[in-house]
Amino acid sequence: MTRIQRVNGYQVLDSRGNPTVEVEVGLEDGSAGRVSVPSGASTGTREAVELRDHDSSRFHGRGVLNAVAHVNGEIAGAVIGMDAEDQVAIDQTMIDLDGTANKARLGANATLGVSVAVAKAAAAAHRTPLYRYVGGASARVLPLPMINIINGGAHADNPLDFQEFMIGPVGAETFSDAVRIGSEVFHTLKADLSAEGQNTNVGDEGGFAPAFRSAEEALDHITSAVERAGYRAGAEVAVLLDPAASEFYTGGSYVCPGESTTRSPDEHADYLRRLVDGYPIISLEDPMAQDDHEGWARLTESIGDRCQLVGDDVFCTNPALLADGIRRGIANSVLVKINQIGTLTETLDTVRTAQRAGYSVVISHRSGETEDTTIADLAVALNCGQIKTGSLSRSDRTAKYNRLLRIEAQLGTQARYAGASTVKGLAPRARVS
Ligand code: 2PG
Ligand code: MG
Repeated sequence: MTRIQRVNGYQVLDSRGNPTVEVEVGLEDGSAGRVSVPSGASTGTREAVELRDHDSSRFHGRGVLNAVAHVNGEIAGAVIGMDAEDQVAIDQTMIDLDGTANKARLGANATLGVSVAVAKAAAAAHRTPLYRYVGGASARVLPLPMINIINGGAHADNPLDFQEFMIGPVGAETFSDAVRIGSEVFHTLKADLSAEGQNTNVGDEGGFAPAFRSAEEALDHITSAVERAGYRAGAEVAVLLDPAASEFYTGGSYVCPGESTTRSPDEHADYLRRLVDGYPIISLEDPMAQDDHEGWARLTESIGDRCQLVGDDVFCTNPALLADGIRRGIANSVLVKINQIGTLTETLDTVRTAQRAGYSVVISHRSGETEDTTIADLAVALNCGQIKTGSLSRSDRTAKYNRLLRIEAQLGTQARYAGASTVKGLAPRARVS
C-alpha cells in the first residue's frame, strides 16, 4: 500500500521571490506528501549543491528547471515502485544515483524534495502526523524558539555586521506562552524603534532592520524592549545571536565595516566573551568563521562551559564535518538545516552524531523559505528542544510557529515545552524545565 506510484516536481517561488523546487510523491493507496525546498543566502562553502539553471534569460539564472527535471526523470525512474517506508534505502538510492560527494549532479534541492515528500507520503498513509511518523510515540517536546527580532548581515540592507539577534522565552510555561511573550517583545521593540525615528521595515527573516551600527546598539534595544514588555531579561527572556562570522572574515581577520573595526581572531573571541559577560546571551551561532578552526576551538575552550556555541557554516549539517569538528573541540551544538545535506536520512545521521557527543541540536529554517512546515514537525520528532525559524512576522516564518501551536494543541497534556532545558553551557539548574 505504501509503494511509490508517482513523483512530481515543480518550480515554485520562495519568500524572496526566487524559484525553488517543490515535490509531490503519491503512493499506491492514494496518499501523498508534498514539500518545498528552502534556500540560504549566507551559505556554508561545504553545503550540498543547490542546483540552479544559470540561464540568464530566466529568473536571472536562478531557475531550478534542471533540478525539477532530475526529480521527474532520473530520480522518479529510480524510486517509483520502492516502498515509501524504506526511507534509508530511498535516500541511499538517490545518493548513489547522484554519484558525487555533494549532490552536485542531481542537486540537493532535487534529492531533498523527494526525500521529505516520501516521508510525508508515508506518514499520510499511516494517518499519522509527520512528527509522530519520524519521532515515534515519545515525540512530544515543543522547542524553545529562537525568535529573530533584529536582522543584519546578508539578510538586510542596514550597516549591522552581525546577521541575527534573537530572543528565547526561556521562562515561558508552554510553547504558546513563548510565542505570546515573543510577540509582545517584538511589538514593544517596534514601538521603541518608531519612537526613535528608526524605520521598522523587516529583513528577510521578518525581524526589524534598523540602521544600527554595532551589536551593542542592537542588544541594548532588545534588552530594554524585553524589560518594557514586562519581562526579566535573562531569567525570562534570553538573547541568542547568529553573527554569521564567515561573512565578515577576510584575510584572517574579522572585518566589521558597520562598526569600522577590524579584529584578529583572538580580539574577536575576546569581544564575544565580553558580550556574553555583559548581556543575557545564552547562545552564539557561527561566532567564528567556517575556516577559522583554531579560533573556533579557542572560543569553545574559553566560553563553551557557559554559553551554547552552535556550528552552522562550519558543519553544514554534514555528519563527517560534524565528527571532525567534535574531534577538534569545535562548538557544543549543531544547527541542522535539511537542505545543507539533501536527504532526511543524512540529516538524522547528523543529529545522532551530535547527540552521541553531547552536542545539542537546533533545527533551522533558511533565509529563503516557503509556507512549508516540515522543520516544525522535525523539531518535535527529535525532541531536540530548540528551533530557529525567524521572526513573528511574515507568513513564511509564522507558518512554522503556527504548525507548532497546532502540534501543541494536538498533544494536549502530553506536550512539554523545552524552555532552556537543552541549551548547552547553562548551569544544570537553569536547564531544568
Ligand atoms: C543562518 C541562516 C538561517 P541562511 O545563517 O543560520 O537563519 O541563514 O539561510 O541565509 O544561511
Ligand atoms: Mg547561521
